[in-house]
Amino acid sequence: MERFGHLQAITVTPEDTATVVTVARQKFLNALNRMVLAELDFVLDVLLEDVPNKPLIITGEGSRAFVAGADIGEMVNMTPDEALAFSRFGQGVFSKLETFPSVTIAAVNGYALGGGNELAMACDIRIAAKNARFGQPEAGLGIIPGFGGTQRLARIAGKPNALDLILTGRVINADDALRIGLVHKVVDEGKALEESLSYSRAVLKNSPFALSQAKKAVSGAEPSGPGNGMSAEADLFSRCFAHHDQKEGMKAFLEKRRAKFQEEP
Ligand code: CO8
Repeated sequence: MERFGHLQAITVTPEDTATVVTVARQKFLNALNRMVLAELDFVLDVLLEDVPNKPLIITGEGSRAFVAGADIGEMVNMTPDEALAFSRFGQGVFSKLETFPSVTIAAVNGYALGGGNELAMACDIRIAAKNARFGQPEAGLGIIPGFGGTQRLARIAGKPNALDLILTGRVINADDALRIGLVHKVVDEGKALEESLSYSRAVLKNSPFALSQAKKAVSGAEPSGPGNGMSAEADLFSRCFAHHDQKEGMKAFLEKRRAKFQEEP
């Protein structure tokens, strides 16, 4: 697609049944930096104008990762104000994806951690390859999820599962993700995109208008809307950046060593 020719971290491939949007920073396991988010934002705006009724598939380049989270190298030296802005920007892009009028599918190949799981959760449907791995490991970096994860995970998998994953930071496999309702379907390794294209074919027989209305209706039926929770999440996320443990957690990751957190919270 010509309108997307200048993009550096995202590719857009029009297929018969869907538009495939791929996060393409394979060297960094497709970690989300500001450029990825800005390009995703731009792509969503263009698709909204050009092909709002066509299903959208989000995936990651290569087989190792869907998206391994927000870019830790970019976050390590953020001030609380910068973190607040980054969180709000990411939340805005993911909300745009969540409210996209057509059906959106995350084809999850490999790691979907932190911001990666948050990206997948902003889609309507999640199809996971057997090698997919899910988790919210932020607390091990001295922060909390900041792109809607505290809100969407609780809504999708229930508060107990959300707390379990966020408090332990543990990484679960595709079958466990299916068991807690985080994904809709598990397929063989290398087949997530193919299955997502076939899923889009199945919804194409339905009225696009009805689909867009159904999405609005279902999201309105959720007991706690995204409004206040999102704002609290962004504030709390930014506060982590005023604390020792965020610098220490992120530096430790980048220096490939174990973090030494403060004993008193
Ligand atoms: N950010 C930056 N670089 C990354 C990231 C990341 N999230 N994940 C992987 N990379 C890089 C590695 O540093 C490495 O680079 P290099 O080759 O230069 O050393 C390369 O990708 C390959 O990674 P590994 O060598 O670590 O590959 P492994 O197979 O050994 O491990 C893992 C794969 C388990 C996925 C491991 O890379 C890992 O633990 N990554 C970090 C996962 C993580 O903690 N994600 C959460 C990040 S925090 C977050 O997402 C918060 C979201 C809200 C943000 C709100 C805005 C402020």
